[in-house]
Amino acid sequence: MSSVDWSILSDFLKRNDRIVLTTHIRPDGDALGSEVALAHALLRMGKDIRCVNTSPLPPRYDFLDPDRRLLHHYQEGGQSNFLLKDAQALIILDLSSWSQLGRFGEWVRQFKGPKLVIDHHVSRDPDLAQNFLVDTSIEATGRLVFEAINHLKGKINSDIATGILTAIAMDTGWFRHPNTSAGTLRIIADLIEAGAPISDIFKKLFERNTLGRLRLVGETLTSLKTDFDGRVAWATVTREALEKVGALPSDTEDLVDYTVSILGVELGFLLMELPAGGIKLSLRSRGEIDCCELAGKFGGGGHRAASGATLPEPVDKALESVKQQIALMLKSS
Ligand SMILES: [Mn+2]
Repeated sequence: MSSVDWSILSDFLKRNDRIVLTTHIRPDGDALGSEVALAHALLRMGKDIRCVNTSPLPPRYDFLDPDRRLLHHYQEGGQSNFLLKDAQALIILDLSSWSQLGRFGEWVRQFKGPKLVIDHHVSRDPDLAQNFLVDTSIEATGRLVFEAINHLKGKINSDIATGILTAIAMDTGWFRHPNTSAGTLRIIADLIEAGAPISDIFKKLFERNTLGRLRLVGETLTSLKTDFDGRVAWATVTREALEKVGALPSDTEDLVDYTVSILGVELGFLLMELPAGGIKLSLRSRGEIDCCELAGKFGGGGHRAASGATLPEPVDKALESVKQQIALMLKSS
């Protein structure tokens, strides 16, 4: 159980009916699974729910919204304007900082209604919302959504169970990371009983690679390098490499995990050139280095073992900056 006081959410829902749900830029399984699950649960409670995200739905997660009726991509002047027009309140999932909202942050800043965050990240911008239902010891926002729906006495149907299972599975690396506990697996058992097709979800997530994605894995592995006596490894994904193999930017999800799969590596990172310029830095720690602290040096954040940031400079400069910070952190540890 988390330390979250869910009566705050009950009160929030008593006062508001037309609610916008959103999640972070470049959304992952926890972001989308949590959003879809909470949307289904609140719709069943008679709420008017609109899910509007900065990023479009990555093809990998299309099974979470098979009819494409739930999730909307935020575009100024587009259909999302209509959805947002008479919104009363906003629920933000799986993020607590402005930088993670992307362009949708512009709408959130001018929105005058009540805002509530459900999240498990460490970094927090206090002016993002009035209410933070956050527990950083919890493995996935999806688990918080599970607790929330139970508190609201909502029934977990198969759509909701599928969303929450996807959320927890992806934030625990399919139940392999140290944040996987007996409690995690008890909830998964409940979700399977509620109709989440676990084997089918695995196939949807991991056995629908495009040729482009697999060739991108090849390119990424070719770019792997180590330093600091083999304690640090990194890989780079350039726009050129993406184009060459015909992969999508969302195909880079999880690629950073290869860096920490090398024997002896304590810290791994991936540098990815963003389509609009700049670099997305993804960090993973298997040792003493606190990734969240390291990401914080570049204005990012996340968790101790996994975090990220965005850097404005070209890839070679970004690499130098990151290595410099790592050298400082290794020296002081
Ligand atoms: Mn998460």
